[in-house]
Amino acid sequence: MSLETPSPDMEAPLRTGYVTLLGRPNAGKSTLMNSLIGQKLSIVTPKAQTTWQRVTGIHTTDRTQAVFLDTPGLLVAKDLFQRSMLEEALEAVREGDVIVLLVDATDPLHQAEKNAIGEALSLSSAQLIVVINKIDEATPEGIAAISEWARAEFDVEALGLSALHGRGIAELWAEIQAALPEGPFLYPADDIAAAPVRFFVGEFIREAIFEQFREEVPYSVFAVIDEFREEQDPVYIKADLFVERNSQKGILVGDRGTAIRELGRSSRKKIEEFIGRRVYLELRVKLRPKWRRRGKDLGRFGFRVPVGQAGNE
Ligand SMILES: Nc1nc2c(ncn2[C@@H]2O[C@H](COP(=O)(O)OP(=O)(O)O)[C@@H](O)[C@H]2O)c(=O)[nH]1
Ligand SMILES: [Mg+2]
Repeated sequence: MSLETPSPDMEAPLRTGYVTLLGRPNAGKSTLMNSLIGQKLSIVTPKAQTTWQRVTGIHTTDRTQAVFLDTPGLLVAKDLFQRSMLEEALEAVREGDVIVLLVDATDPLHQAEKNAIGEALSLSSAQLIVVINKIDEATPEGIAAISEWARAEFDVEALGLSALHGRGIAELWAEIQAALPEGPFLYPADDIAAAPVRFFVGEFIREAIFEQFREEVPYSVFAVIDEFREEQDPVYIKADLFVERNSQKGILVGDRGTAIRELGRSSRKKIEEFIGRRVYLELRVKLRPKWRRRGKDLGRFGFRVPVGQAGNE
């Protein structure tokens, strides 16, 4: 009888875990997640605070599965709605096996933001990767300043990249792979998302709203998918758009319904691209006064409401 020696070409262990994307609103977290996954899952707009809830995207390569948590940005929360977004981001920090902190190289961090980052990271003992994003538009001085900060504050070498142009993504993926703990995959290898399709449908409608309307309107509308009938062709989708004020209802509907028809067209295109099928989309605008400030409404819409504030106005 001979002793079994492990064969040298034995497969590497599986690595699996949660990768939390953290950073201020507009740093490029959603763009980065889409770029890593290779599909548009998380909505992206030039406006700050478009990611309201966690978006989970899954990327699986040969031996590694990363479950990305794209979070709302770290911000100084001024109201219940913003506190809910902050809570969502902090919860993801607690859950992450790896934290990818994105810093926008074109827009220096203020001291208050550095403090907020420090506080958030104190919740976690996960491995930290610091990414300097938007190097395509940054100055060498801007990049150097962040590198020095990352070295001094966290003792890490920051990685420069452009989420938008896909530069540095492979290097980041290599770092993430090395940092993930060993363990079996959590999802089937061909899954890219953990949320139901209707969540993404709501998100694409919100993205279309951000693109079409100005000022505060996009921040006051939440899309809830009321019906989703896949067995029909085209797929039948009915969505309710909840607004805070009557004036916003008027803006969304527009003169003789022109605005809402345009919104229907652009939303439908995004949804069809995502699900790869023809869609019939029906939009209804509904008034829900102050939903952003009411814990009950936020909870019903699936937001993470800070503890003890569910019934607050
Ligand atoms: N120039 C440049 N713009 C970027 C890059 N990554 C993201 N952006 C832009 O920054 C804005 C905010 O991006 P988004 O992903 O929504 O940021 P998030 O709020 O952190 O999720 C969008 O207009 C993106 O196109 C990048 O690498 N370079
Ligand atoms: Mg985002």
